[in-house]
Amino acid sequence: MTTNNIKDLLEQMWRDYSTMNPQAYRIYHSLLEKEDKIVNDHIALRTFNDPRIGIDVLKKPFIESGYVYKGEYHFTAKKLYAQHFEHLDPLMPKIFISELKLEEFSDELQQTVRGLIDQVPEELYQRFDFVNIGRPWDLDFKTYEKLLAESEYAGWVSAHGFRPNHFTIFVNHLKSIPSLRGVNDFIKRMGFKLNDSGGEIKGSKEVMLRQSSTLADRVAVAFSDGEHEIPACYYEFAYRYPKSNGVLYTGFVAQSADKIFESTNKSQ
Ligand code: OOG
Ligand code: NI
Repeated sequence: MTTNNIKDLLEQMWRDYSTMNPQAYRIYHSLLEKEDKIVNDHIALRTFNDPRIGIDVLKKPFIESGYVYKGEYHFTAKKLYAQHFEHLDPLMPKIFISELKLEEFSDELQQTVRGLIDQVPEELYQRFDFVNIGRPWDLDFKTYEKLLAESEYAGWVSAHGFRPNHFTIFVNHLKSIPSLRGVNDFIKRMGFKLNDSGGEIKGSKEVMLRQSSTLADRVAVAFSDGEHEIPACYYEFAYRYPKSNGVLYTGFVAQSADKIFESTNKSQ
């Protein structure tokens, strides 16, 4: 796909994500039977803080399309840093981009990751759709497992590359199930597991955001030495509360996000 249009890119991202993750496809379409439309609260992207592919590179297509920086978040234990971006049009999804702070990891991990990035031709990072390009490097399963052992996040990015790791249903806009607990029950009745780290529902009315998410779909990924089933992407559900001025809070909550990241962990 070669587009410079953000709506086309977001649609392409959804098509690729919902094709790769049957769980998201099934949840979306079951809800659509009862709703006229599903509003997407946000999309999350992951990367490494190498300047060639860091947040400043991944944010580009969004900034060019009218998105602006709105906030930053620190995750000390997971060694991550994140920023979020919003569009003037409130129906456009917010964009949450995190990056792994490579310098805080072993020399071996740093060298391995830089070696992966070295494989990527520079023209590729400059593409408008780089954020949805998938894995742009060769990777064998042993190397994946080594990265995973040091950081679940590093394992995920090395195996899946650049693609949304989740879309998020904006629960406030649902007419048939307007509560997060109701959505969670619906998801569980469909037979999907929720991420239970920190409880099924993260956040509160006080922090103006409550969130839950599925555990990532396990999908077959082609490594350079064969296919293996590993966690891919998850689906998130967000319910937002108004600020004192009556307008819905649009930011994220680091303490909750810290647990949401674990939705792609190998086991829970
Ligand atoms: C992002 C986790 C955080 C949220 O809504 O707080 C998040 C990730 O798993 O990459 O999405
Ligand atoms: Ni999220």
